[in-house]
Amino acid sequence: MIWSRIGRIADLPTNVLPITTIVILTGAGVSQESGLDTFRDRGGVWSRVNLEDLATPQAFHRDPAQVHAFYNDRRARLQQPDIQPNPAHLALARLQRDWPGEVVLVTQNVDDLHERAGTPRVIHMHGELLKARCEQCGLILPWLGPLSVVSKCPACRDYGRLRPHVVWFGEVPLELPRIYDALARADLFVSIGTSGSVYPAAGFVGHVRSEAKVRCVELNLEPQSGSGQFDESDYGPASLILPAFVDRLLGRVPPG
Ligand code: BV8
Repeated sequence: MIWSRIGRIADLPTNVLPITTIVILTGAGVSQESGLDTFRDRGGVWSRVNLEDLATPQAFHRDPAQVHAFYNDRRARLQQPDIQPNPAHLALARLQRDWPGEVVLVTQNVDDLHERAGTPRVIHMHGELLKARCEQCGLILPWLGPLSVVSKCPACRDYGRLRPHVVWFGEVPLELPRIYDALARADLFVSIGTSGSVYPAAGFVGHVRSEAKVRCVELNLEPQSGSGQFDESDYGPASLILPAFVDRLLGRVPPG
């Protein structure tokens, strides 16, 4: 019976509660060791370019070619052979596979590294870099090559209406009802590799904290401005601390 196996998180420094549903939120820090830039760290994407010029609907309508070039570069980079899932992605895939209860993985990332690591169900609340969306007919389709102002939608056959299938600032994130439904069921909320700068994702921990039974854990390279909202934190590179965290959750830490 699931409940008997789930029981308690062994060896975590926490007054453990019976855990059945785990909700995980990942950010750019999970993909950093795979070679993808984060956004707000030193040298991050938004320190080199202005998000207002590249990651808003206004920017796209003002200068679509510039926005296409920005996302074309990132789309091409993601598909280079040196960009591979790292042990953090693999650990989350293992958790979703081996955890006897429910694991809901929500990511702010637009890369496909969780999927490539074997995670079967990923909620991309900020969209996906390897997909395009037609502003004319709404079609969402895989798109691996460059997009341009003359790209043609295969469905409505309109030119120049295809955009990256990502959520820009000022746009409503995807799958919010599904995410908040999972947060309402959560017994454990784990935030991994995110600065907690972007809403509504940054508000998830505050949202679940009102539910006394939910344990909130932060895994990051270093403390963040919102770290005080978590019941426990673990700091270090995600590729190191996440596999160990998953081992503890799965009770695989050898006795003694
Ligand atoms: C919304 C896709 C309404 C595109 C992204 C004015 C006008 C309109 C809205 C707003 C406004 N002012 C504020 C807002 C809200 C706004 C917002 O929050 N702005 C911020 C800047 C204040 N939010 C929105 O606009 C959102 N929409 O509000 O709609 C609404 C909402 C709800 C319901 C109805 C209506 C839409 C936001 C989505 C924007 N799109 N991405 C693209 O990728 O180009 S967000 C962007 O930030 C990235 O996707 C990124 O993933 C995301 C979050 O950042 P992080 O993942 O945390 O990355 P960051 O670099 O910040 O941090 C990296 C972390 O990793 C650090 O903590 C670091 O320590 C750690 N780390 C690094 N290395 C490692 C590591 N950890 C472990 N191991 C390592 N090795």
